[in-house]
Amino acid sequence: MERYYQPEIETASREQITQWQNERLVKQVKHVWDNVPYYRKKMEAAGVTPEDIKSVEDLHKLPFLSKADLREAYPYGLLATPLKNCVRIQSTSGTTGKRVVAFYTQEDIDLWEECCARAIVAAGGTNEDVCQVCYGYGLFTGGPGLNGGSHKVGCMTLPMSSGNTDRQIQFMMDLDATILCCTPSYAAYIGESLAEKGYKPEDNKLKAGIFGAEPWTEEMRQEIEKSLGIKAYDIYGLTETSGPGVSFECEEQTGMHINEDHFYAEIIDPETGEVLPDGTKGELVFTSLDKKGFPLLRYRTKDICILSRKKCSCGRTHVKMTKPLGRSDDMMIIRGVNVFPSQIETVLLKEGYPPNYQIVVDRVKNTDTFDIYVECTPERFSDKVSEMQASEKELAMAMRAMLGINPKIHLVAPKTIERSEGKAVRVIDKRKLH
Ligand code: DLL
Repeated sequence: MERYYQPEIETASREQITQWQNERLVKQVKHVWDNVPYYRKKMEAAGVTPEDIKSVEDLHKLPFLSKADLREAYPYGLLATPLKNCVRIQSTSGTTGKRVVAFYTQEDIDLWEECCARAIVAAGGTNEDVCQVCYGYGLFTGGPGLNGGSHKVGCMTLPMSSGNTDRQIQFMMDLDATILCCTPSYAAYIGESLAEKGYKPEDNKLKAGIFGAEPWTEEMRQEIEKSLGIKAYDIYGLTETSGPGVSFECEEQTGMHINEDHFYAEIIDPETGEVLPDGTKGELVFTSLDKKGFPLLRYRTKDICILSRKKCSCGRTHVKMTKPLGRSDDMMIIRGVNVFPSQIETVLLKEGYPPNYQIVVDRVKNTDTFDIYVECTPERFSDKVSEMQASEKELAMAMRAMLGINPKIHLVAPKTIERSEGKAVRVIDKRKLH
């Protein structure tokens, strides 16, 4: 069965793809040079001008962009088109309160939604399907991206957003949802909740799920496929490059095809920045070839993975990436939300606690648990349980305001968190996700 949204693009010859990439890159570099003084300065410092970039072969001459650049340039420093041409922002959580904001023109949104539509069609979606989107809606890109993709395919879209599992299940069963889009941990949780309510996998009409935004294992895939009676497809993306749909799995389920006509991928050595050959593990770097509002050249994702150009049985010709195999920074993804230890430290210091803490993350019944052990100052430490509980609650609320999710806070007596002689072990992640 042929399942392509844009067959002429998704199965294009390598020569054709390279030609698109070269033409678009040359235009994009000129667009950025002309409109983004921040990046132009970086290019000047590296001694490169747009004339030096004639094809993707020259890409390595361009300087990298990192999350630190995005923070420095916040909010408008990397905007490449007058604000009046933009119709949307999306955002991700960031350290110390500064968020990454990405701007979209209408054309950028159309291209992004097309990428998501490719993923939905690859998972078997057509205009006969009922697509239940339970990624978060709002600033997070998951809900809006898959919602837009689902519209483009012509599915009947259920814009559920995340949470309220009883209602999710009621709509899923009453409206005969056939495609489920959410984080893999939420999919597993829905599977469990269905079983608890006495439903068997064959009682629902679901046939496929499109799951991403956080790491998940093959074992988890099998568990979800079994509990929901579906085929589970991976989808990858990040706010900075538009959102979900940068790459997606086809029926072969052996890696995700990168939408190479829009995103040029490189793998680099995270230490030296040197470009590594296909098949080598390293940090993924993306160049957006045709985004106009917020085009990032050589953006370091910090995601570690491997690219493969092996022929795929689905007929798509675009390069495949493995699931992210880890990160080259300390970002954790807890219940689908990106969390940096430095954010936690910022809150502790602001709330008057010492920076002695330990984060423990685990997965119990397919849901992430998130505990933070924090040392009290002697002045704050109290024998009264009610006083300690009130402080824990207050700190949990401050954390929630910064992180967007609720940790369980455990205040412990002064000097009880083990001191390290080298790098402090701040995070104990027991989830075994890679
Ligand atoms: O998570 C976009 C998204 C929404 C992707 C819905 C897929 C589905 P951010 O919040 O900016 O954007 O987080 C991006 O999440 O750099 C990866 O580390 C991680 N990530 C995204 N997809 C996957 C995946 C969205 N399929 C960061 N597997 C990225 C593992 C993923 N990690």
